[in-house]
Amino acid sequence: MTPEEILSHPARVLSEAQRETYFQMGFLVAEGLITTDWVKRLNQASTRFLDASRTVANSDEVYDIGPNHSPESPHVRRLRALVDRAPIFWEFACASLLPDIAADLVGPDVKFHSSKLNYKWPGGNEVVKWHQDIPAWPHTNYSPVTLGVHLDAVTAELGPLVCVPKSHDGPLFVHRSEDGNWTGSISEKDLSTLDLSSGIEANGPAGTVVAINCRTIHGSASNTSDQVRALPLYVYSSADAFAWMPPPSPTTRTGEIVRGNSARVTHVDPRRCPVPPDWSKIGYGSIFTAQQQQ
Ligand SMILES: O=C(O)CCC(=O)C(=O)O
Repeated sequence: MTPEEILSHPARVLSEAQRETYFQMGFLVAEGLITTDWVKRLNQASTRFLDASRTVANSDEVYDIGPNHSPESPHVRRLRALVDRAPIFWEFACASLLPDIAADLVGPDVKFHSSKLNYKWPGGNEVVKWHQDIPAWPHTNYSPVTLGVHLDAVTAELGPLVCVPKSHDGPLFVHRSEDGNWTGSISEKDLSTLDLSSGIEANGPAGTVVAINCRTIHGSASNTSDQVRALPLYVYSSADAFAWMPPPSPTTRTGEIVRGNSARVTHVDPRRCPVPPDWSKIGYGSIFTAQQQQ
């Protein structure tokens, strides 16, 4: 569906102005959307997994473990395939307002793609370099949207997501080194062609939702506060978008329709898209491992 077709359907959660901002800017930061009860339940589940990580030494299918991890001081960078970790995470993906927010941005027929929970720890110098999402998991069109939910208030000190306005209307970059290896980030050469100074921080209180279009350039700085920043991220697309390469981080729910109906006809956007490695053959660690290998 085109943005005009999507906007012709009545809004469910967002205001018309918020929907239009998303399509114009390529992202949206919207406060007050997720209830304190959901935030509390998600936080409790997240804490349970962080506690359980104390007995885990290496990354596995559940955890992406950072270099400073220890039983005394967990340093989990990511909970993988979040909807498969605990029922509450799938309940949130399909039975909260979240998929209705997605419907406001991708149209009434909504497909679930993937999910994860990123942690950014204080003092870890954990920068997420500038990147676009769609080169890692290309689809037949550019409807995929990532919805991030603040589990605590996020300020500049916590290393919030930063999105470059209108970059979704610009080129897609090949996230590879000169020798062709996947880097998960935009090369210095390509970055030098961009004005990143207009980047906007996605700050906001707990319950804020950050919606990022799959073409939008984004990243995040290190966390200089004394508190961990936990950010669950859920990816949805219009039902008529089909992945044309194996997903990097599949879940048991990937491809499920969470609102509306499945598509009988695909929408193919003619704009070119880089081809990622075949993750089903080489495996995928995380954006952290890819970016740090450079
Ligand atoms: O957690 C962050 O700060 C950035 C996450 C992100 O952009 C990603 O995982 O693709």
